[in-house]
Parts: sequence; structure tokens; C-alpha cells
Amino acid sequence: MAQGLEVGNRVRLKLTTLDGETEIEGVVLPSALPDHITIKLANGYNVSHPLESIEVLSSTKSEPTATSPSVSDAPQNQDLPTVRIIHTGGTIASKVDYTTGAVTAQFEPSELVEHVPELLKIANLQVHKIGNMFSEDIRPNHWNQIIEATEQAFEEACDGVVVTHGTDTLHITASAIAFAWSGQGGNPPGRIAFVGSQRSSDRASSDAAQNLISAVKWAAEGPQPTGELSDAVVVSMHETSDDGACSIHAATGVRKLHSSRRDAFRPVNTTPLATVRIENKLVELQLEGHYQEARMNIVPRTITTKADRYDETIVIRQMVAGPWLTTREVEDAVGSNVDALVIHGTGLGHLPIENPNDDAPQNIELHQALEQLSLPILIVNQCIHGPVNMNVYSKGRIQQNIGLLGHGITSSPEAAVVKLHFALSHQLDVPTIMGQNLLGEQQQTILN
Ligand code: DAS
Repeated sequence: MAQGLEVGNRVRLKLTTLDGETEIEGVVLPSALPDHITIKLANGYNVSHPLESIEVLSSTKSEPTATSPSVSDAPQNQDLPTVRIIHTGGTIASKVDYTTGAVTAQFEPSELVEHVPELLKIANLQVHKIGNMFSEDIRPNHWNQIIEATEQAFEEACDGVVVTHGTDTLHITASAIAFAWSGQGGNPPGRIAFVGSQRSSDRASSDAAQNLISAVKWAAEGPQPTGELSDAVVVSMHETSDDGACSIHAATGVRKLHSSRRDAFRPVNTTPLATVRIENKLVELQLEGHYQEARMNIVPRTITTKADRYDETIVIRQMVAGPWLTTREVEDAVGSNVDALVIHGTGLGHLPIENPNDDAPQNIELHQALEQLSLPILIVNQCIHGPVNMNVYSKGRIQQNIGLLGHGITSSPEAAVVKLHFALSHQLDVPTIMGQNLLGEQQQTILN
């Protein structure tokens, strides 16, 4: 490392660039390139510069933070709300192995709290470890384990629960827990917030700390869920790519829409329920106006202590409408004894099942194959945003006439598939259920 600089030093550097000289400040990170220095800037981004282009104006060793006590012996403030962190893994619980550069899930849940001691000013914290999984490996049996852990937390008088989870399927699991608690009229005794991070917790540009602080803030101090506004389970992630604010999203109205940005989670057909602002160590929870108004205009559900589970044997085959969709996919699915099909339709939810130029017979074959099927076929939306609306074009009406489901869906596509799995798990009438608004998953959009 250059000129006595060490990882962790807070530095002010003079840069000589093609555009002249400039100054930057930040924290020294492990170098991303040979003969370069890598700095974490105040806005959370990392920059690397050739060592010969810098002059060190100041460099101070950052005081070694006193390793805060683990959760078990941390000085908990019993006067604060009690929040249990249910830990499943993901990047939020990972570290970069700087020898390989790979991110591996390896945290103990108590380490999360040690990394973010501010949490202990918000809540009296407990931890429950389910695993250290990346979320692409999570299955419905893990949903049931999380549901069990949330029930147990509330039985043991927790005010709220935070579930740490990988980001790839975070919105799917969050939707699953929402339908488990509120899909058949229930309402959990406290708040449930899912949280992940796009950057591993040990990287200076990590979003983990602020996402976690926001999730714990909601779990500790948020309003009692109504059960009607998809507020029984929420997702807490960065509002923008900069630090300072996290959005509290309804579980069934949010989706991961970017593979790497810190604001990857965006609302689908709705807007966040609340925002947590974190500035100068102040943490402030602000409910959004539309949510406050909606809360005043409905009767909150009776609180329940038990949630539903998912049938882990249910098999749902998904396919994508477009130039490559043929009858073969449908026949393979039916041949392998699936419980339902989900087809991600184009536009408002359309499939290639007409042959106007008399030169695409496979479209007619697909139409006939779908018409003959007796199992549920749900249409969701490749566009992600906007409704599935099969009343606008004749194609949609043909689809409804052959019994395809999904007209009017305005939740995230993944929430709709979870809802289908939920209905099948409880032998509910799928066409009826898919047309209903069970817990507020039908977000306000142009359909209304
Ligand atoms: N693989 C990703 C996952 O666990 C890492 C992450 O973003 O959390 O979802």
C-alpha cells in the first residue's frame, strides 16, 4: 500500500487527472487493482486510482472500534421494543474472501448486530438462526421454517421480527410469509420485515447496515399491521443508490429489478408504505400519506397467533410466452404431473395462440393444447409493471374463454405465483382466489 496507507485509514488525497487536479476523501479499502488505491467515498461508492496519480494530503488511522458485545451479552435495554432477527443468510450475512474475491455466506446472526451496534438503541434484540443460505437456494420448506419461527417469536412476546434474507428471491419469500399470515383473514401480532443487502456487510459500500437499521426500526416502532394493505410483511431496502433513506415496501408490491444497484428493489404498481430516514445518527420512520389515509379508512383485522403453511409437494411449472413457446413445453409439463402452469404473458398478458397469416400452425396447436388442459393455468406479466388485463384485446378475451386465469392481477408477478401455491396448498378454489384481493396484494393501478 502506498505511502504508509493502510486499509481502514480515513484519507484526503490530491488526484492528478487528465482534467487537472482534484481532491477526494474517503476510507482506504483493499486495492481492487495492482498499483492502485481503492477508496470508499461518502456516497457509498468505491473508486480506484493509480498510485502514481495521488498525493496523500492527510491520513488518519480509524480508531479500532471496540468490538461491541455479541447480542447474547450486549447491554440490552429492556425498556425498548423486542425484535427477533430470524437469520437465513444472503449477502447481508456474507463477507468478501479477499484472497478469492468471492462473497460467501458465513455470518452468525449475532455478528450482524456487532457490525451495527446502533441497532441496540432501537430495540432489545434476539436472534434465531435458520441457516446461512443464498436465497436462490431457498424452497417452500424454508418458507415453512420461517413461518414457524415468526409464530414462535410472537408467542415469546416479541414486538416485531426481522428476517435477514438473500436479495435474489427476497420478494418471493416475503410474499409467501404475507399470504401465510394474512391469506385467509389473519393478521400477525406484530410487524415482520424482510431485509437483505446488495453489497456484503464487510465492504465499505455495503447497504447492509442502513437496510438492517430500517428493518429493525419498522419491526420495533412501526404501526400494528392492518392485514388488509399488504402490510403484515414488508421489505426494507435502500430508497436510492445513495445512503440516507430506506423504503418500507409492501411484500407483494415490490420486486428486485436490478442485479447490483443498492436501490434494486422498486415498488410494483404502488408506492412504498413508509420511509426510514437515517441522517447524523438520527433514525426517523415516516409513514407515507397514502398508507396513513388507507389505515384510517379500513377496519384492521383481528390479531391472530397462527399462520398457514405451504404444501411442499406442490409443483408449479412456469414458462415464458414469446416466439419460442410451443406445445411441447405444455405437454412436457402435463406429462410430468404438475399441479399448475404459470405462463408469463407478453404485454397485458398475451400468448402466441392465433395464426392470422396462416403460417404459424404451432400457435393453433398451443391454443388447442391449453384449451384441453384441466389444471389451473395462471397468466402473469412479463412487463412486471402494470396489470394483467385480458379485456382489452380480442386475444385476451379468447384466453379468458378457454379458462386462463390472471385477469386483473396487479401484484408483483412473483406474489401472484405464491398466491397460486397458497391456494393449491389449502385446496382453495383457484379461479375464485386468484380473482380476489386476499390481503391487499391487488395494488392500486390503472385498472381501478
Ligand atoms: N445470491 C444472492 C442471494 O442470496 C446474494 C444476495 O444478494 O443476497 O440472494
